[in-house]
Amino acid sequence: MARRALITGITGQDGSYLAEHLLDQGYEVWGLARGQANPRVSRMRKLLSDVQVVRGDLLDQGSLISAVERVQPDEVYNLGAISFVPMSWEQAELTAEVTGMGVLRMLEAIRVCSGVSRGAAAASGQIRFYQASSSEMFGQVTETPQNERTAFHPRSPYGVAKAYGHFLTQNYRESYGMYAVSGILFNHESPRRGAEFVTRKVSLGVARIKLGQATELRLGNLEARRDWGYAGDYVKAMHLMLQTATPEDYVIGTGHMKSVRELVEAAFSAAGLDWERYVVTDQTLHRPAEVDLLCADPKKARTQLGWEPRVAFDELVAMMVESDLRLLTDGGDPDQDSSWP
Ligand code: NAP
Ligand code: F7E
Repeated sequence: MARRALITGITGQDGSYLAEHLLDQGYEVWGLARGQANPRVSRMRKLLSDVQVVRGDLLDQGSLISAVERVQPDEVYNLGAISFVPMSWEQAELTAEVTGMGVLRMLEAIRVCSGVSRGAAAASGQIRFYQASSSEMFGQVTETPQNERTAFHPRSPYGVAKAYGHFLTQNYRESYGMYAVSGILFNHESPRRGAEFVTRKVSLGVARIKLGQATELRLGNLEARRDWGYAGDYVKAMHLMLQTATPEDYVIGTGHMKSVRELVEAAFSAAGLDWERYVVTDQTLHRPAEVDLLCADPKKARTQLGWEPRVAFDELVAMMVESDLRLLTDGGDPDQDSSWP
């Protein structure tokens, strides 16, 4: 019988790539989707017609228990979150509820449905749980590069909520013997990235300028540095983490850092444009507390999971710019939820 996976956050960037990867691996894939008329669910259904949908919301404990009871998954991937860092200052409580408490609700749903109690030994055949932890937990970094033992100093309500989910996942593993792991993923991008994140904002901005639809691109802090990889590579690591004999946490990233300025240079040059003629910096786009730099040490994932990123930074940027040029040339509207390259 096919193994069954339940993915929260199925309408997001990672949900789509993970679903495709698991379908390729022969899984029966279920996606948890919220809302009664969510346009992102229709978009997802078009792209991923083999994914079955179960309704539920990370804010609603009962809905998660019902979803787990109905799907009877072998693996649960908790990717659902409010994931845009600036929004976490504007809606801090909601971020805590969805991105933080949502992890508790999902773990409880699994615990209750599997009849697991305190001090129980890890049972074979139990539901395996993956939590989407984030490099934002490192925040103001205490060392570079960051590994699985690096201390956390989150700099946003989002980072704080992710740290709660991270420690809770560890705690359920230790308290209940559950197979629960966190992947500490560094920034990963793709043509399906939300338009609010800097890489996609830049690739769309370049495409609009190239096609004469815009004359400038407004950005915030150009000096921030990130370790950017390709989402299609990173979802493979999520799956590998749930296949090991013992549940452990892993850092996933490329080990290379670039600044936003370097990202901008690469993206404009991919379209044959000089970025300095178009980019305008805007103080209002700076964050109340910035994460200045993040760079992964992915050695554990390489040696224990055999995982390696395949797509390099320049290739990723070119892929995103080309995709947005195609999307806009074909009359697609990236602000409409129906378009998804
Ligand atoms: P994304 O594109 O923003 O997707 C977020 C998903 O969460 C959407 O499917 C959204 O569904 C869902 N969601 C929001 N509120 C929900 C709720 N109340 N109940 C259930 N689902 C809800 O994020 P992503 O880039 O794919 O990232 C996936 C996960 O990895 C997130 O947890 C993110 O925080 C984490 N992460 C991402 C990165 C990265 O660089 N991409 C790095 C580290 C960690 P709707 O369509 O209904 O809004
Ligand atoms: O910002 C700077 C900004 O919003 C990256 C999420 O997936 O990765 C993501 O979080 C950097 C920051 O991603 C603009 O100040 C400059 O330093 O693309 P971002 P993020 O905040 O790093 C982590 C790992 C996650 O877990 C999150 O869910 O770019 N920046 N100018 C800008 N950023 C944005 N968005 N827009 C600008 O105009």
